[in-house]
Amino acid sequence: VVDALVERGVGHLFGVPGHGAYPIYGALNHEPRLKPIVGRNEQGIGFVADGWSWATNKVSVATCVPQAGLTNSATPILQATLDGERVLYVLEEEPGHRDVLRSTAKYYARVNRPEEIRTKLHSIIDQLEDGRPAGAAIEFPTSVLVNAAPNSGPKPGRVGPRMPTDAQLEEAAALLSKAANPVIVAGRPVVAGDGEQALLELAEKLRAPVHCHYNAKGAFPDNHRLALGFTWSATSAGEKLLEDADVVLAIGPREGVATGRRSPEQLASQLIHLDWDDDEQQGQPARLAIAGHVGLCLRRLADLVKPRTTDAVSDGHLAELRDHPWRYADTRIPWATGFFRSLGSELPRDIMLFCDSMVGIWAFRMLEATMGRSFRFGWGNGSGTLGYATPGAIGAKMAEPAREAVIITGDGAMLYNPQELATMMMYGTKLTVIVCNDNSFGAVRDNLGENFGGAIAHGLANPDFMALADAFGMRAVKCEDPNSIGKTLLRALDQSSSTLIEVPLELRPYRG
Ligand SMILES: Cc1ncc(C[n+]2csc(CCOP(=O)(O)OP(=O)(O)O)c2C)c(N)n1
Repeated sequence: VVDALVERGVGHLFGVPGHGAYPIYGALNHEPRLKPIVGRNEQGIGFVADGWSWATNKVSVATCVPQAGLTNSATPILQATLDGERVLYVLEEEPGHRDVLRSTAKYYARVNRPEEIRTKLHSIIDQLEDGRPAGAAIEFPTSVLVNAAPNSGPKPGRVGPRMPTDAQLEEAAALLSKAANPVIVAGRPVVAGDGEQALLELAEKLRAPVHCHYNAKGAFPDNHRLALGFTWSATSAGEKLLEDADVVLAIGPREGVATGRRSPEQLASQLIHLDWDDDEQQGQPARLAIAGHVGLCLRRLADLVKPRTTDAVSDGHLAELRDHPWRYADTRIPWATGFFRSLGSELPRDIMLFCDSMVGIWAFRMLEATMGRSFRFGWGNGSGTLGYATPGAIGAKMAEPAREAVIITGDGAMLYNPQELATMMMYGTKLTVIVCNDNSFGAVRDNLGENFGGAIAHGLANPDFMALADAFGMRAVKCEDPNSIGKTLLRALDQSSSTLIEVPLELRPYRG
């Protein structure tokens, strides 16, 4: 198993060791090229693996002990599947796992004999690299893990990425070239498929505005004149543009802003949908559905389309749409706009900003990202889990040590995976953590309060965050004035060690 992983260039094995995983960890004694990265809880280390994959676009490999180790890993596997990260679990087989994996992992393989080890491991990694990025698992019966494997099987031939037919790509390019007012909706596959440059060229040739959604903030630079910014919601200010568009090219999930409130008839005449495969396209209307390697398809489309000579939407209107979240914030959270302005003014361009809680929702709408792998928000996508930001940032920082990793989180989400601050310490990973503290599950308070008859079950008794930081060897800073967060952040970025900044800040859900 270890030989096959090293053969694929895998350099880290994320996990918590124990029974069932001992044979794999034992083999690491003889293979210094595969290093164990040990976490403190399977959910935490699974998110570390996810963050590493997010930062590198490569397959992360994790392991866990059977049963409780796997159920603790279920959320990271689901998160990887729904958010489109490449995370592969290698683990000892146990019959009860099958149901957990069926509902969380997209790819699954069981190795029955030693002669299948190499072949099946290569195949599942091929699927993750060439197909839809997702959570995956490969199981080995104990006998396969502990007995000699004199022959672990041949290396399979690489099938290569799936591509649509030339005719489909030409039809899509012709529709886009002829469109009077096309709009592009860019999802995560643009980034996971290394398609950002092709998307930029495509949008510029078509002079088509671009919305980013689902984990794709920055896939199209927020400061570009054609940018519509980031949104999840079909009811946002940009929805009218999508309703009026004669062609919408949607890349990634066929939901949210990609389909909005448009009727099936309109989608059937308007939508060109591009995704890794047609698994998410069943039974939904589209004028044209294209399945294949998203980055390669975008490259072909960018080359094939004919440049348009006029703008469908004026620069002024696009700038107004980009500014909408700020105008909305002025009415919804006027006390907090200074915080976001101050934060935005000091964020380095190549920041890795890991968000959680309501602060993440606002940061995604309001702050500017100019590159694809710079903003990450676990709660805002896929499984909707809290507690991704801290471990996710650890993994990303391990992968990209030269870039700064900053976490912004609510107090509630901060305590979902604080144990991984020990992983941060152990591997000398520098983080800057900003905890926006309102001593409350704020989203619960406001959603129950605004929509369900009253705020209940939201108040929290928090630890002393300064003492918590101290316990994990971090600098502890209180930033009493949210409007000065930028300066406080700059001082933290100047340090070589990790800092936790606590700032009093209460937010409200974004409903604009
Ligand atoms: C795993 C998981 N459990 C529960 C929730 C429900 N939930 C959504 S937001 C929230 C409160 C988060 O509080 P905090 O992190 O302090 O952020 P705030 O809402 O105050 O911005 C809860 C409990 C969730 N999204 N994920």
